[in-house]
Amino acid sequence: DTAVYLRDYQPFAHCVDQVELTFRLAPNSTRVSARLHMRPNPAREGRHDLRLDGEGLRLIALMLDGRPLDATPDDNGLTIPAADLPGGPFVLETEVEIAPEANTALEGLYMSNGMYCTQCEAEGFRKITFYPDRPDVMARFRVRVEGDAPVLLSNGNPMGAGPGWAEWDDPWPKPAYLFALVAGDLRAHGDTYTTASGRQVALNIWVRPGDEHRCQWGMDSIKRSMEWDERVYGREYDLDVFNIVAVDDFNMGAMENKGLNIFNSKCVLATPETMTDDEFARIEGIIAHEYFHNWTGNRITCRDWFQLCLKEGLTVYRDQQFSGDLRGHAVKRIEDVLALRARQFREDQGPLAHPVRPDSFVEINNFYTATVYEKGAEIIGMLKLLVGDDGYQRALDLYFNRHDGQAATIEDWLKVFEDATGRDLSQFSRWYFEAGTPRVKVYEAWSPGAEGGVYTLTLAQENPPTPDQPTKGAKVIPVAVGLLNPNGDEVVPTTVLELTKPVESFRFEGLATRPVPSILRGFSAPVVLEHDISTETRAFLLAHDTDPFNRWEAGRALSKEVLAAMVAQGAPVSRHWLSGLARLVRDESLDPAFRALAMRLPSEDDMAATLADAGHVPDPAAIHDARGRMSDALAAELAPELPGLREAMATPGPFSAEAGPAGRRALANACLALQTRLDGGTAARAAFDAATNMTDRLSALVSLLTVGQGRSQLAAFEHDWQGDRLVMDKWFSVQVLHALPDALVDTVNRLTARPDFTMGNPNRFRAVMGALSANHAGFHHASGAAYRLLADWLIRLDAKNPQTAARMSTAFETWRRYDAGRQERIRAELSRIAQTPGLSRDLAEMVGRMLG
Ligand code: HT7
Ligand code: ZN
Repeated sequence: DTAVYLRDYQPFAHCVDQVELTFRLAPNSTRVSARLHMRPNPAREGRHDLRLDGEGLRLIALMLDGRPLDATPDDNGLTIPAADLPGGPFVLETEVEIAPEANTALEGLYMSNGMYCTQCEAEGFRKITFYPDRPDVMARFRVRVEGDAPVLLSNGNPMGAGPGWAEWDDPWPKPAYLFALVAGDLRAHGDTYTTASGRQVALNIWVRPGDEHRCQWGMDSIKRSMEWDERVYGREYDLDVFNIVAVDDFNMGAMENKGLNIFNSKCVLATPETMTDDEFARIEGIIAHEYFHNWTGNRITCRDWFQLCLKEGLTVYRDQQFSGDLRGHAVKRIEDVLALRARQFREDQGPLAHPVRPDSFVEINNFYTATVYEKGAEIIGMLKLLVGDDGYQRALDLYFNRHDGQAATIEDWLKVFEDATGRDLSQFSRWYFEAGTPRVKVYEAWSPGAEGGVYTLTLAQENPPTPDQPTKGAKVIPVAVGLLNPNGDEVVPTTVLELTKPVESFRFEGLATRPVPSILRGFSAPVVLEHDISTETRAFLLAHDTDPFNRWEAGRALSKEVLAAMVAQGAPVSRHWLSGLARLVRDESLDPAFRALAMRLPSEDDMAATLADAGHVPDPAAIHDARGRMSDALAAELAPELPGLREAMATPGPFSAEAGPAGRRALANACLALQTRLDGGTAARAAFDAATNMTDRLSALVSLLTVGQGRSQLAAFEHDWQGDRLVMDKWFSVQVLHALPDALVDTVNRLTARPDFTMGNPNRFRAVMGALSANHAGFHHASGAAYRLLADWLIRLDAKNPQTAARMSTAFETWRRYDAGRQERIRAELSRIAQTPGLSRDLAEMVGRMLG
C-alpha cells in the first residue's frame, strides 16, 4: 500500500530554525548548498533518526557541525541515524546538483523560456535539496542566488545584489512549499502601496521583455486586494516588497510563495486586445486569491496535506467575497454555483468523490480538487450563515490571533468558531469528513384558517454513499427560505432554517394566502434540492422571486425541464419557457450581466448529469441536437429585438474591464450568438471585423463556429496573433470546442500536427485536450475515437508531466453515466492507461480510482 494516512500523523522529530541556501545556477548543473540549523523537537521524546526528503538529487557533500558525514541517499531521501546526531542543536550542510533544464514535470526548479523558476507546493522542494518537506516544519529562509541572469529573485526582503548575485531574507518562518526562486531576463512593471499602518511596499510584476504593457490590470488588482484585506479582514501586508512573476510554462493558475507569487502568464497578463472580460475577472480573482493566502495559508499554514482545505477553502471563500464586493454579488454567486455544480458536484457524484478533508492519499497533487477548494469554500459560507456576520468576524479574529505562525488543522479551525460563538460544531464537522452531495427533498402543506393559514415546509435529507463511505450521518444544512404571495410580494423575508435531522418540519403562521416558497436562496448549502413544482410555479418564480439567485435558478430549472423533455420524449420547445425567458431578457430594470446569464442554456454535460440523475441514460447526440433547437427557438422568439438590444448595450468610450461594461458586452454578445443562428452569419462577420477588443472578437468568432462557419475569420485571427502564445491558445481551443461531433478527432489531429502544438506547455496542451473532452457530443461520439485519442495523449504527457496528465484524466470520471457501449470503450481506455509500463503514481492513482 503506497497510501499515506492522516491517522499516522506525528510531528517531525526535529525543528529547523534557520535555512541558508545558496544557488549556483546553470541549466544542466545547478549547485544547491544548504545549511540547516536544527535541533531535536521537544514535542517528540527520545532520540530519533533525521529523515530528509530528496528526489533526483546528486549528493556532492554532507557535513554535520562542520565535519564530513557518510550517508547514502535512497530514492526518496536521506537518513542520518540518531546515533550520529548530537543531543542538542546542530548544523547540517548539504551540497547537491540538479538539472533544471531536464525538468519537464514543472515541479521543483525548472526552466521556462530560458528563465529559472520553481514550483514547490505540494512536495516539490525535495527536488531542490534534502529537507523535511512537510508543511509543519516552519523555518526562516535566507537565500543567495548566483547566476548570469539580470534578475535574481527569492522570498522575503532584498538584502543586497550585485552583478551575478542577489541575497534575500524572509523574516517570517515558512514551510518549504512556499519557497520560490526566479531568475531570468525580466522587466518590472512597478508601483507602490502604503498599508493602513504606513508601511511602504514596493510592488512589481515581472514579465518577459515586451510584456510590460500587459500588467496594468494585474497591478490594479493587487492594490485592490491589499486594500480589501485590510478593510474587511483587518489583514495587512508584512514585507517591504511584493513580487509577482509571469511564467509561460506552469502546471496550474498561480502559486502564493511568500512575497514572490508565481503566476501562469495566462492568469496575470491582460490587455483589452488580448484577453476577454471573463479572463479579466478571473485574473483579478486569482491575484486576490494568491494575495489573500499571505494570511490564510502563509502566516497560518496547514499542519499536513490532509488539511489542505484549511487554506484553500478559506482563501477561495475570501476571493469570492472580494469579487462579489467588486463586481456584484448576485452575478458572482450564480457564476460560482455554475462552476461548483459543473466540477464539484460532478466529482462528488462519481468515482473520485472524497471528503473535503480526505484521510488518505497516494499522490497529494491529485487532491487539489474542486471538492477541497470549492466545496471547502461552501462550508465556510454555511458556517457564516449559521453563526452570523458578527460571529464570523469574531471567529476569524480569534483564528488569526490564536494561530498566527502556526501550522493548523480543521479541528483548530472549528474550535475557534466554537470558542468565539459558543456553538457546538460536532455535527457540522461532518461536512469536512464525509464525501458526497446531500439531497434535500421538499414537501409542502397548507392549512387555511380564520386568523391566517399555516404553511408547513418539511425537509428530508439524504446523504448518498460514496467510495469507502457507505453510510453517513445527517448534516447541518442551512436552508435559506423566503415566501411570496400570489402577487409576487414577499410575505416572509429570507429566513435561515437549520435542518439537522433526517426529516424536519418548519411552520409559518398567520399567512393570508397559500404562499409560494423560494427555497435555498443564494444557494445557502451545496445540496441537490428536490422540489416537485409545476412549470407555472417555476415561471412565477422566474418572474417574481426577490432573491436574484433563486430567480435565475427558477429559469435554469425550467430550461432543464424543457430540454430534458425534448431529449427524452421529443417534446417541442415549451412556450412557457420561451415567453418567461424572453420577458426577463427584455427587462431593462435588470442587470445586463444577469440577463446574459439567464440566456445561457445548461451545458450538454450538465444535461447529461441531470438526465442520469433522473434515471435516464444520456444520449450525447440527442442532447446536442435538442440544445441547438432550443437556441434556435429562443433566437426566433427574440429575433425582432436582437439588433436593438445589441445596440442598446454598446459601450462607447475607452475600454473598461469593470463589471458594468463587461455585463453589457456579455448581453450584446449573447444576442449576437442568437442572431447568427438566423442571419447566416452576416451580423457576426461584421462584428468580428469591427471588434476593438478580444471579448467582442472572440464572441463573434465563436458565434460563427457554432453554426459551422468562420473559416476566414479563423485565418484572420491566426494571421493577427500567430506570435502570441496566450491568444493562440484561444484559437486552438475554440476550434476544438466547437467542432462538429463527427469532425472532432480530425480537428484535434490537424491541430496537434502543427509545429506550434507542444506538450511542454500545459496551457497549449489544455487548450486542445481540455477542449476535446469539453466538446461533449464529440468526446462521447459513439465510435469511441475521441476516448482513444485522449488516452493516447495522456499516456504521452504522463512521461513528461504526470501532474497535468493526472488532472486531465478526470475527463473520464463520468463514464458510468453512459450506455454500455460507451462505458465499455472508456473502461478499455482506462485499463490501457493503467497497464502502461512506467506510469506515474499520479496517473495510476487517478485511473485506479476511476476504475473502482
Ligand atoms: N496553492 C497553490 C496550489 C498548487 C499549485 C499551484 C501551481 C502549480 C502547482 C501547484 N500545486 C498546488 C495554488 C493556489 O491554490 O493558490
Ligand atoms: Zn489557493
